[in-house]
Amino acid sequence: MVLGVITVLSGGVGAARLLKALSDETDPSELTAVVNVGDDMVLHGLTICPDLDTIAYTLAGLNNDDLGWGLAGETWRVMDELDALGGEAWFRLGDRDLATHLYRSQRLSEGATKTQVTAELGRHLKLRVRLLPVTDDSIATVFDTEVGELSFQEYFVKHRHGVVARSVTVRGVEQSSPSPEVIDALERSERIVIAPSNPLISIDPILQVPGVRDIITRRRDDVVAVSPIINGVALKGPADRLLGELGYEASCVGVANFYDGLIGTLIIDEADARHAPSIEATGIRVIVTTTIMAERENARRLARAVLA
Ligand code: FO1
Repeated sequence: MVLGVITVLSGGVGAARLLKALSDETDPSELTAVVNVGDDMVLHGLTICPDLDTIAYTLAGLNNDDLGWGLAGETWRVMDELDALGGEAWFRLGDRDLATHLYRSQRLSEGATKTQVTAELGRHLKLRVRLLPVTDDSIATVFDTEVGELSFQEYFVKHRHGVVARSVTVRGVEQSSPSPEVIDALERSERIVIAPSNPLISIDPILQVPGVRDIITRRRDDVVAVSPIINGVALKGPADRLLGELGYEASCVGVANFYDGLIGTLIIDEADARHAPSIEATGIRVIVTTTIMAERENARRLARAVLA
């Protein structure tokens, strides 16, 4: 199937799988992923970009499918040694993965932008899909929770997203701007896809970068989102809990409400077919298909629905 240029607003695993499936169904060089950087952090003096790396490793076929992050066949000698030293070893950086963070951090210290470094890493991995961090500025998603303020990875990894969140903010986002490449991709692509990533903590930080929401709103007829919630449950991560905690219904209807005014089409799972009429009543077109991408044929079917 051929359909001009497609831009996919992307978080981590769900987006990575969709991008891989889309690459099977259309020319990968026509695909651009605009990727969340609100999860990024500096640890051990290294800049770590989990969503960019998860997508890059997945598209290169090098991802660790069991963990859902990092590289397959990874070893952990550095982390084990750091742990023995009493260092910060709660956020596990594999020995080979560390090379990515070392390279990125060195290039950033030399004055390269995150966009440039992402392109360099992509070339090294021979990626055909273009990955763009939504902004080159520093933004950070933070949680106000029952145990106090937590950075994204403290909430997600240290506390295993098990504490109640009262609000989520993206620090520094008002002062940030999208890169020129991101604006160009969003303006020129024939279709904009919102991946089945967490709406509140993966997609919203992208939408909050000044200018992005305006373009998406103006282009809503060309915007298709895939619900990450199936039968009230997120396949991975805390999207269902967070929707509930932050005032949305934990269902594909809640996802439709969250994206109200931003999307022309929502793809929901067959298990949620009963919700289609109430979503369509809000003016959003609904496509019902299999949205679980564990099996390759299902992933390709979803990709075809996105491209249709
Ligand atoms: N997730 C974990 O649950 N535990 C980890 O120790 C961990 C380390 C890690 C290192 C590099 C990287 O790129 C991702 C990593 N992740 C880890 C995943 C990451 O925290 C989240 O899945 C994403 O930020 C959410 O999209």
